[in-house]
Amino acid sequence: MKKRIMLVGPTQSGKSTLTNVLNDSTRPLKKTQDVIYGINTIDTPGSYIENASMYKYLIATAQTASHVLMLVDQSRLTEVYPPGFAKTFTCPVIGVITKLDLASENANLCIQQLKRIRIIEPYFWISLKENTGVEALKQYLLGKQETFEK
Ligand SMILES: Nc1nc2c(ncn2[C@@H]2O[C@H](COP(=O)(O)OP(=O)(O)O)[C@@H](O)[C@H]2O)c(=O)[nH]1
Ligand SMILES: [Mg+2]
Repeated sequence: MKKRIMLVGPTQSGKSTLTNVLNDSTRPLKKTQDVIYGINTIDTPGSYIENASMYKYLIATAQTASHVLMLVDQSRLTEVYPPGFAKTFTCPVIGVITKLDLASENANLCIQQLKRIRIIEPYFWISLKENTGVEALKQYLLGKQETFEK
């Protein structure tokens, strides 16, 4: 079975927008209440990381994932991840800071948050508005293994 990249992050942090980029798709965005499987991706609802009682769904869904991307929104610093959460997953966990085009004063706080989650560097900084950093993330994921559909 082909493994997919799972995206985790609070509501509005840019999961679905990044999902479309990773799938080279322009499917319109819907607020997602359920896990959505794309060609290369698994998009998870924000509620799963916002409620400790839902973590089990993230952990179960990650069983079939190649990587877990944990998103931190630079424009809205909500601390939703429990400390050390990255250690819950057996596949590689990658830290992604989204909305690089907004609130640059929060950059250091985003790094501290990813460190508290115990995600190992390098972290990826992206703006899907200005289309920066996305290619580097794709290349990193591609370089790790044959994740993307040709
Ligand atoms: N300024 C800015 N807005 C973004 C960026 N990425 C996503 N957004 C916007 O943030 C909002 C939430 O994005 P969405 O992908 O639906 O978040 P999700 O709830 O995590 O799936 C949408 O209005 C997006 O257009 C970004 O890099 N910069
Ligand atoms: Mg979404």
